[in-house]
Amino acid sequence: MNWESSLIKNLGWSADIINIGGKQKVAAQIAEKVKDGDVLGIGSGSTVYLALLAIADRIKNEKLNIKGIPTSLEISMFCSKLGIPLTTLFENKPDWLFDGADEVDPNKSLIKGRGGAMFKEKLLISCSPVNYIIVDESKIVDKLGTNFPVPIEIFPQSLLYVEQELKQLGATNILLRPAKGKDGPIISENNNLILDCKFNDIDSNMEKNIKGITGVIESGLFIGYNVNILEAENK
Ligand code: ABF
Repeated sequence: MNWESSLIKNLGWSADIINIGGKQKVAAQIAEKVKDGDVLGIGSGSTVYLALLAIADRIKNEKLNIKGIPTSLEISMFCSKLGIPLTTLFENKPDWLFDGADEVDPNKSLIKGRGGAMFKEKLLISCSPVNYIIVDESKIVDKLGTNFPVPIEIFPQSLLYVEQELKQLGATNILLRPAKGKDGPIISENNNLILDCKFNDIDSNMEKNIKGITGVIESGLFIGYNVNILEAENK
């Protein structure tokens, strides 16, 4: 399988955008961890796509019987295209999970949610006993919030109230995430809005404090989760 051309063909991404060289190695390590009978939690992002290509090869060559629980519609469609069978949290619980992240700090706390799927990503990570987070060097930061805002999914009519409460928590900039290629806000898979919020200081209570605001469905802050970080070399 030519990974690069498959990704470019399926997703329209180019090799330099997604650092294929570095991530491919880690994606192969993820695929090697798959055992017959596993139920996999499947996150989102470019390294996850690369890992899925390698897993699909193993399923085909070794007749592995595995099932995936995807975190987004986009990933579900990609799995179907690759012949990776899917299941749901109604029937199964993941044995382990792999996903990407936008930032990782020295305590292995994360910012996720650039793709807007953080609610399902957090649900799956909470259900999964073992979690691998794949990042390249550019995602490693000393302090969360250095390069990325915190994405927050909210119930649409709570917009004004949630904005006011987020300012109380120290949000210095709050952007309603725009839809791609058309006017208006982006609508999540759960029919909600997404706010991208800049905080100068993100302490260990911030995730719980944000979640405590009525109207907040979930945030992209993952503080203190049980995760193993796999770092891809930059190439
Ligand atoms: C998902 O994919 C998101 O939570 C995160 O925003 C993004 C990372 O993508 P990539 O691996 O392409 O940088 O994990």
